[in-house]
Amino acid sequence: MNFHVLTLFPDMIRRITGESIIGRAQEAGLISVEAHNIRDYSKDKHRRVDDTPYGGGMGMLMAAPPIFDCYSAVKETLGGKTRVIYLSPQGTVFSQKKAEELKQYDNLILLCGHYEGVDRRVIDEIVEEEISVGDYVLTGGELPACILIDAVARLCDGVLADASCYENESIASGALEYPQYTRPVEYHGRRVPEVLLSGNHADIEKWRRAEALKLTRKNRPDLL
Ligand code: 58G
Repeated sequence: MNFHVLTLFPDMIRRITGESIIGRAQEAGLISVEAHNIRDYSKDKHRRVDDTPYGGGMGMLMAAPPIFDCYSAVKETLGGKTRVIYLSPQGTVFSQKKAEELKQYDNLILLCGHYEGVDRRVIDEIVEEEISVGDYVLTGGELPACILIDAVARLCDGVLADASCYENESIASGALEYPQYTRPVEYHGRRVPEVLLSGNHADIEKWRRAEALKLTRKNRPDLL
């Protein structure tokens, strides 16, 4: 899977996705993340990429031409199945199911807006899907793009140690994860539940299912 991010802040994308598991997956050649600076495609002598909105209103918009030219330059280099996504609070809400669906593509092109957003014409022309990571407004699409990259990349072959890491994964299976514990067996007066020390795998299964259900009822009754 190759991720291509169109952004005014490429270092933000590189810094975040260069760390931890996703960073290692890139070094191993399992995935790639390329951040493309939209400003490099400005034809303005001051390298401007924003302008005032027609019809008035506050703030600035990202103009269409540099975004389209950046997209065209990237698109030209790509082979295989490609999907173009705009990260915006007006998109359909991202989910584990959507991450599974996006896994099938060879390339994802992720457009990150800034300021008050992007000239609608460039969205109409190049964007196939508008995705939101939740019902809140951010200063830019870069963090949402990194969230999407993380969620999709960890589903790609070899990125996690083994497939069982996400086989019995909560959210996907319609409930939250059961509580987990590691050493020490007693911490600040709290003991690890006795059943987990018992070695009785049937009892442990039963306990975990019950605890997962309890937690889901409390925090996310909408999932049940
Ligand atoms: C209104 C305000 C429309 C994604 C800002 C468009 C992006 C939240 C999310 C924007 C984002 C999310 C400009 C800044 C998109 C543009 C960007 N905010 N919830 N902000 O996924």
